[in-house]
Amino acid sequence: MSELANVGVADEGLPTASTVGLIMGSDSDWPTMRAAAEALDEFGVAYEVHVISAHRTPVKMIEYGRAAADRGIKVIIAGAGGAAALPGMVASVTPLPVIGVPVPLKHLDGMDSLLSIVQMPAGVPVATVSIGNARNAGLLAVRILAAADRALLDRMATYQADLEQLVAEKDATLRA
Ligand code: RP5
Repeated sequence: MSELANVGVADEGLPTASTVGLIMGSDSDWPTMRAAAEALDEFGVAYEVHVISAHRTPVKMIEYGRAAADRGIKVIIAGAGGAAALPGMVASVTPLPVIGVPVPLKHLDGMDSLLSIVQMPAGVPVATVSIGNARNAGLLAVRILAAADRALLDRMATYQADLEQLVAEKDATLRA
């Protein structure tokens, strides 16, 4: 079985209980993208996972992007590598916030993916995280949702306090 066991063909048009759409250009992106799913799991945010390719399944990509908001999705995380058109193209057909994850491939160390995703024209924003940093994409999606969800905001504040505590402990260990 593929590592991406719960991958599905996008059910465009069908309502969803998920608030985050986690999509990627290939199942080969999953080893990178699963960190976004893990972050969403940590905060109890429901998400759906789909492989949708800007170049291999362009019609499905457009259909998914157009239907996402009406289906109940609030934030889209899109990961892709190489000529990474998926985040920007999805952003062009949805009013939802889109977070792009540049997936590093064998060649060019992910610089191709980064530049493909980050260089969007004015008017069509994609919030691009650093190369391979799908965890930050998940955390950013949580923060976007938390702006209108006090309980989620409190969980994010607790997470940040834990981070601070962790650094303090490491600092103390260094000087022990
Ligand atoms: C991109 O092409 C995908 O996002 C993936 O990063 C890359 C390679 O895809 P595979 O050939 O491994 O399916 O569109």
